[in-house]
Order: sequence, then structure tokens, then C-alpha cells
Amino acid sequence: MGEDFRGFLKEMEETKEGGFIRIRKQVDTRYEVAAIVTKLEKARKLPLLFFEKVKDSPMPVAVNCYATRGRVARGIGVPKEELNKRVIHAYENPIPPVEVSSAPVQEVVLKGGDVDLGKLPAMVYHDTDAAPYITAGIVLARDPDTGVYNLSYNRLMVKGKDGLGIFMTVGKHLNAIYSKMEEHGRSLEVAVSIGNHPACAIGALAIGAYEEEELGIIGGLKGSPLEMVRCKTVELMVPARAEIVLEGEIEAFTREEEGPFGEFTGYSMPPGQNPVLRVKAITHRHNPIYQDICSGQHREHLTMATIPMEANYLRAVKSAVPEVEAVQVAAPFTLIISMKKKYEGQARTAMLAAFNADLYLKHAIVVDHDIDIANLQQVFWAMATRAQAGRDVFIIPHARGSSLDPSAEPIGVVDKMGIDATAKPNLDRFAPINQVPQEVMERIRLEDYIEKDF
Ligand SMILES: Cc1cc2nc3c(=O)[nH]c(=O)nc-3n(C[C@H](O)[C@H](O)[C@H](O)COP(=O)(O)O)c2cc1C
Ligand SMILES: [Mn+2]
Repeated sequence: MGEDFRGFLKEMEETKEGGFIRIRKQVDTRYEVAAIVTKLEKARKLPLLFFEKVKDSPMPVAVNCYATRGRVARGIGVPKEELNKRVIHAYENPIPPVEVSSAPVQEVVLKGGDVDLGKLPAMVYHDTDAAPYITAGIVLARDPDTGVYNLSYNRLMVKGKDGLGIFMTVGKHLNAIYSKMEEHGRSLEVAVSIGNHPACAIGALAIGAYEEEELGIIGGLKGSPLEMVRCKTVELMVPARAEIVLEGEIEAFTREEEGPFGEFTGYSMPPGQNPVLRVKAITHRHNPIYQDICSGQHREHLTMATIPMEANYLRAVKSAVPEVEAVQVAAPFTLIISMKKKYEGQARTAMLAAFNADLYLKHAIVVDHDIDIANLQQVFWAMATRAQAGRDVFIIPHARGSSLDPSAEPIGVVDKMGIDATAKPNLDRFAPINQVPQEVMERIRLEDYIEKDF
């Protein structure tokens, strides 16, 4: 597998996995890239798009890089069907990073007055977006007590030459680190890595315990340690082979308006008073390639998020209920679980484990193993014919959830719902499923009764 973002892009251009299109005509960062992604998606196409010429920026832009599971799997070097297994393996067998002394990402170093975020082709996607946003930046920070690194994607609103508004969900790790520092009256040093190999993306999105270090999971995914280099202006290390790195600090006690911003839920939430990341240095490769993840309800965000999420759910629910066979994130905040139920009550055990495994989960549905959970029609059939709301639905009111759920009141506080759509007491003792006798199905040949082109 390729070692870095440009190696990954090269491999995708050669293999054309999921499609690769080079676009030579100039595009505007304001709405035009978003319009192209949206139109292609309406036609059910998810090619990787490489925009060679972007208005007012010297950098080319790659979009939709991780929009299909096939592309991510190929980038990581596993067959698509084994992606889940590899992610779980990486969670359980992390490989720590190594330090290197010189790095491609520091070929060019811009500090102080040379810092100008306006040079980056940050995008505006929707008519309601407040400003250009950087969406494909992995934010690296360290716990002040243990020194353990945390990695996460956070939307960054461009505010002038060196300011970025940052959105950090309450209950996620970066927010916890920032609050810890603020309690001591100190700003939090961070670095933002843009243009990353898919192993970094999936590792950064790993959902685990606070102490679990995403850097090791990235190594586990790659099968080799991630190379890291010391930053120029902050006490942090960053992926040495990234395209662009922003170094700086999230200021203690500063709050400014951030948003509105059209999110993956399909909605734009009102602006909030959020912290500000002050950029002290920009380092990049010669001829850097800027990466963008088209914001809104697009496939790329959902694919990226669901790969580590499904692996995390699977390991959590399987450890509680080994009879669980598969999980599928079907929509924002929604999980479907299938299981070979052995004992009554097990569906609820599985759902409780799932709610515990991810803060964002709002609706969980359990079905029997005969249901194909990728087929929502079958899932609805199971809910319609195997569940009774009074008996099989439970609600956990007023729990912490996503602050991007527009139906929540107050914001970030949600009702969680579980639906046990398994047959009661079990499939064997349930009403028989209609079937023509097997012997007759095998004996009857359509061509003996019906002309070929009817
Ligand atoms: C493209 C993309 C953008 C994201 N933007 C944000 C964001 O703005 N704020 C946020 O809190 N989480 C965001 N997330 C989700 C977090 O990155 C994710 O939940 C991560 O696992 C959090 O890690 P942590 O708990 O280690 O901090 C985003 C995810 C993706 C894929
Ligand atoms: Mn974390």
C-alpha cells in the first residue's frame, strides 16, 4: 500500500477504484466543487475528483477520496470484505508511531507574518454556511497529564489570516482535553494535518476509550509505524508525510461565533459561541495537494465515519452478546444489529452495549440473523411483523447525544430508542415463514412452462 496521501492518489488513479476523474477546467471554491459532488451523487456516482485548477489558490484539490469502502480498503491494502476485520484487528493490535528527523511536510515552513490561511482553497458548500471551512483536517492534541495523543476531525471555520473557529463536541476527547487545559488557565497546543493516507483518516476516527491512542491504531491499520516529525512552533509531533500542517493553539477562554455550517445530518445548525484556534505556522510539501471532504449529507463523510463506527459497535456488542452477527449504521445516529438469538432478553443486552459504545447512537434496532440488514425493506418487515411497540420498544429519555441533532431540546440532549424486532420467544417457535416445498422448487424449471422472452 502507498505510504502517504499522494501515493494513495496515484494508486487510485492507476486502479480507478470507484472512479478517478482529473478536472482541468478551473473551479471556484465557493459552491462549485460542492455542486459537482452533489450532481454526481444524484447520479449515484462517487469518483475521486482531482481538481487541477482552483480559483485564487495555487493548490490542486482532491475530493471524495474516502467516499467508497472499496477505495478505503484498497488504500489500506485489504479486500473490501475484510475491512471490518482489519479495523478491529488494529484496535486490538496497535503499533506505536516512530519519530523521524526530517519530513516532506516541512519542505516549506511559513511562520509569523507569512501565515495566511487565505492561501488554502478552503470551501464554501451551502447557501447558509458562514465562511469557508477546512473539513479534512485531523486535529492532533495531547493530554496534559499523560501526554497521550488524541486525533479527531473537527470542522474549522476560516477567520482571517491566522484564525480558525473550531467545533468540538461535548463528550468527545478533544473537548475533554481542551476543558482540562482551560481549567488550568492554559491554551491547548494543537496541530492540524491535511492530506492524509486513509489509514490516518480511519485511525483518527476510531472511537475508543480516552486513553486509547489513535496513532497506534493507524500503525495497526498500516501494518507499520506511522512516521512522525516534531513541529516547528509547538510541542507536538505530526505525520511526517502529510501534505499540509497547521500549528497553533486553541486559546483558553476565547469564544466567538462559529457557524452556521451545513452538516452531515443534512441540516444547518444555528451558530454557537465556540473556541478559536490561532495558527502560528503553516508547513507543507513542495506543490502541496489540498484535501477536501464535501460537507453536508454526502457519502464521503458517512463512509468515513461508519467504517470505524461499525467496527467499534461490532466489538462492543459482540463482547456483550457473542451471538451478534452483523451491524450496520443505516442513517445518522441509527444502528441495526442482527443476531442469532439464543436466550430471551439478549436483544436488549446488545442494544445497551451499543448505546454505551458510542455517544452519538440514538436509535438501535435488533433483528434476527435471517434478515439482511443492508436491505432496509427487510428490516422494516421484521419491525412490522416481529415487534409490538408496547412490549418491544424502550426509551432512555434525556441522555447525552449529538449536538448536531436538530430535533434535540435542549441541543445535545436526546431521547434514545431501542427496538427489539426479533421474533419472540425465538425464530424457531415463531409463525412459520411462507415457503414452497424445497423439493418442488428444485424440480420446477421455468423454461418448461414459460417462453424465454415473455
Ligand atoms: C469529515 C468529518 C468531520 C467531523 N467534524 C467534527 C467536528 O466538527 N466536531 C466534532 O466534534 N466531531 C467531528 N467529527 C467527528 C469526530 O472526528 C469523531 O467523532 C472522532 O472520533 C472524535 O474523536 P475523539 O473522541 O478522540 O476526540 C467529524 C468527523 C468527520 C468524518
Ligand atoms: Mn480519542
